[in-house]
Amino acid sequence: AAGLRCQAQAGDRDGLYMRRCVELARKAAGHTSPNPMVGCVIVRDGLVVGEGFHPKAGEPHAEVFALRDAGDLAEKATAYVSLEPCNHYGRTPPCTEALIKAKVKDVVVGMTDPNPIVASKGIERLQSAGIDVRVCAEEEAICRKLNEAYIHRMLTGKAFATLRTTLSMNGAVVNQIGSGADQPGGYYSQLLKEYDGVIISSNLAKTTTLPISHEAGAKQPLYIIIALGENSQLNIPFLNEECASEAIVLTDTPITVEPAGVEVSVLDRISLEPILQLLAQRGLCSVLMDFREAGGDLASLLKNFQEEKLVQKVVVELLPVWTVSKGIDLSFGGSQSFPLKDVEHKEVNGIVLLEGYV
Ligand code: AOF
Ligand code: ZN
Repeated sequence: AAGLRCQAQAGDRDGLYMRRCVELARKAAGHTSPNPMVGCVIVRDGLVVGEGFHPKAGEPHAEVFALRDAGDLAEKATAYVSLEPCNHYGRTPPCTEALIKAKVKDVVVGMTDPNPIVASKGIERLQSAGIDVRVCAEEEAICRKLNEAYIHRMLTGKAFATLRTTLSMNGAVVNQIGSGADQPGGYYSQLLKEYDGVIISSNLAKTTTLPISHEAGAKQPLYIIIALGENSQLNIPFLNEECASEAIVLTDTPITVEPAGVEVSVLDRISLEPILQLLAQRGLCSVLMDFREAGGDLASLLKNFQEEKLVQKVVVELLPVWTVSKGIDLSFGGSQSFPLKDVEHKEVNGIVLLEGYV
């Protein structure tokens, strides 16, 4: 058994353990799709006696690891789970039966499971076995945020799409990532760890190294390369033959792709909705759209995204650079404007200075 790991604090007990469940669940970030991230904590007499999380689809669920960890101490204990325990035979047997067999006294659930095969049936099964079940209302929001992509895919049949871009101080899209961003701990490296796939333009795939996460233990995302109007051949120079299966090219014209082994799909019409459906069918819950060039191949995917609600989230990196070099009009309110020419910019200790001549 796990023994003493953390002593309950007075008050807010459910919240404390539920936050620990979420922390445990996140250890498998980027590895669980199409399954959700789930964490479980078993508490008896105010002591944590077992902990577990779901590491990967096909492997046992969080409850199974936590119950194993707790051993006999699970009897009469309270099980905290960030998602309603499942009540079906999928790749693994139902967690409800495991909890009943272990004779837990009550179960605190972070949120109900949107999966239609589970949806509240897990809770009902536990109750019918005489186990007291409650939803931890105070931490439901963090449990939902943890699995925003899984929930979205379950409810819509599409991958959860996040648009990422970098803007200069003057609001222009730039093909640049801030220097700390793709180092370990940087936001970009972390996003690539968490997202199942990344959509990039063929321009990017042709000219630069494919984006990778530098986080410890990260599984790299599937590269979804959008190639519009390419002539016969597309070279992806930074992808070697061994990694070819980690990329798919979506194109509107039949092309050969180097290295061999990269999957190529010719679609009549390249638009975002069928792409997000296709990715969901392949088991991806989330995809990052790495938008680096205004007017490029990705821009054509975004034409109608707002009306169709295809993009759920936007992450914008603001870089301290200024990309207008010619003249600018400074406005001091009212209709007065102050035209400047020969504008130069420089960065001084993190501050962007513009100098121009009147
Ligand atoms: C839980 N605990 O840790 C997870 C759950 O194919 P399976 O057997 O892995 O079942 C997958 C489904 O089980 C998944 O879609 C979701 O509804 C639920 N995931 N449930 O009780 C867990 N990962
Ligand atoms: Zn389960």
